[in-house]
Amino acid sequence: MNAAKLPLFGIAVLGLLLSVASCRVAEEDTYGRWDADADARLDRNEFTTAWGEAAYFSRWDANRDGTVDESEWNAGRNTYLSRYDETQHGAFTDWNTSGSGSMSEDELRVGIFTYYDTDGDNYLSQDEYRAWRGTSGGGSATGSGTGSN
Ligand SMILES: [Ca+2]
Ligand SMILES: [Ca+2]
Ligand SMILES: [Ca+2]
Repeated sequence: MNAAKLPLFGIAVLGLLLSVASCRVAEEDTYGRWDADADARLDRNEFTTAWGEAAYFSRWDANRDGTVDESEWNAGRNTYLSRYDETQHGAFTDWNTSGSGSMSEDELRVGIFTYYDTDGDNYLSQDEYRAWRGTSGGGSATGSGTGSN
C-alpha cells in the first residue's frame, strides 16, 4: 500500500540488526576484560592472569603431574599452535629454558606469549589476542575447559 514507508521500515530493521550484531561483537570480544589497565595492550602480567584463570596449563599437562614433558609439549603444539614453525618459534629445548627434563608452567607460558606476540613488542595487541583466543575453534572466550591452549 504505502510504498514510500517500506524503505524506511527496511532501514529501521537493518539498523536494529546492525545494533544487535555490534552488541554481540562487544560481548564476545573480551580483550578489555583481560586488559586490566585498559591501555589497549596486553602485557605479560595481564597475560599471566588470563592464562591462570583459564587453566591453560592443565590442557597441556596431560598426565597432570605439574610439568609438561616433551611428548606432552609436542601433542599440545600440534593441537593448539596451528601456525607453529620450529625455525620461527623454537623447539622444546628453547622453551624449556631451565634445561630440566620437562617444562614448568612459567616456561610454557613464556613460550606461548612469545608465540602469539608476533611483532615481538612484548604486548599482545587485539589482533594477537584474537589469534590466541580464536585458535582451535574453542568458541566462547570464557571457554568450557576444552578450548584453545
Ligand atoms: Ca594492558
Ligand atoms: Ca606432565
Ligand atoms: Ca605484540
